[in-house]
Amino acid sequence: MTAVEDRLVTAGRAGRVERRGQRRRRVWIAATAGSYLLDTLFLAALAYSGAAPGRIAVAFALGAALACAGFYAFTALDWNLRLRDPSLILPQTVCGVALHTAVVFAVPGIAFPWLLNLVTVLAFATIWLSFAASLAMWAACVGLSGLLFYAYSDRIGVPLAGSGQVAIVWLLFSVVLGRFVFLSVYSASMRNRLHESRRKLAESMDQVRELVSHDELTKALNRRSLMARLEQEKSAAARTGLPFSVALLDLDEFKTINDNHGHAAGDEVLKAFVRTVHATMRDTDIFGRYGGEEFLMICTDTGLEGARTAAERVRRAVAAVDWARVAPGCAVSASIGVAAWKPGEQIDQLLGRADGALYEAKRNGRNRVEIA
Ligand code: GH3
Ligand code: MG
Ligand code: MG
Repeated sequence: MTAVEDRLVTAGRAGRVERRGQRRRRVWIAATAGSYLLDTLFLAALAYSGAAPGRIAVAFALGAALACAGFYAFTALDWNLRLRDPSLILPQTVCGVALHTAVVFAVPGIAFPWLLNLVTVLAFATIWLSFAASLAMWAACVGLSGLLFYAYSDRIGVPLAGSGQVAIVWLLFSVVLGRFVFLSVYSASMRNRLHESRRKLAESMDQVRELVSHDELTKALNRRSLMARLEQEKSAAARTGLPFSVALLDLDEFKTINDNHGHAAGDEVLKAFVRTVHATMRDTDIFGRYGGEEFLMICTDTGLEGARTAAERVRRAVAAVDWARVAPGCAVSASIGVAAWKPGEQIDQLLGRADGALYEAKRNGRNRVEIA
């Protein structure tokens, strides 16, 4: 895929995510409108029972409808996307607090349970608002209710005259509790989703790290990792004066194995070869796929003789494997060229000498170790 196509795909995905976000916001605004409609019905019922004047229900309905229509249009036109708070949580919260306190200022006789609606508004707000904004909203509610209590202390009440009003108050109280539970459950599920996506992200990061540093077929370290380790070993050796060596391993007549048994069998041989080396080498040594059917072993803290011994052990272990079990009729061996790092030497020079020794091993009949 070209870089341009890549960018188009990314942009397309971002666009889909954005459209989904906008749809979710419009659904929330519609749900809020529904919630206000329910409040209006309660106000109408209270008016019917004689606890409040009917025009309060009308005024509340008009105010709520105007606000919701405004928020909906703002979102439908995508104007909200330019804001830091595209879900318009703060303006919606301010609007909720204003509408509900306006009702109790107009009709202090229904202050309780009407003030309980502020609990719903704050529960909605605190899911998304920052701590500071939530605190500010709480302070606004505290200030407004304080003003109400002091200004109308003689008229504040609970409409409980007659069984009708008692039923309305009880129902209203139940609805407030219900909304609170719904919002709490929603925020808990949102937290869980967030937790899950974080876990998935960490998992993908691990996969990316594995892909970047390891060979996909054999799961051994890849060339990039080997080169990085070689540079590290060189710096450490230059600093400490301790030796290190490399062994370049090449499978013998591997093309013939592919030709006679198929590429898939060749792949199985490569994997089994890596397993054999891993089981044979020292824990402190480093081993990986250098390319194709060539592998590299870095023997840390090891001079030429030690590396030759280690390489010889690997060569013998490979030759001793029952390869017929991997691919019937197949026999596998490796030729190995060993070189010890010389102070001041560059990594490619070291690898060049190991390659020379490997060439010697091939020339001298394969399935053997030669040193540079
Ligand atoms: P020599 O003993 O001289 O090393 O002979 P050779 O046949 O092993 O040498 P050559 O380098 O000519 O062939 C290497 C073969 O390894 C050719 C290539 O198709 C095969 N090969 C490289 N990578 C893979 C792989 O991932 N899977 C398989 N199945 N084969 C691979
Ligand atoms: Mg080769
Ligand atoms: Mg080969």
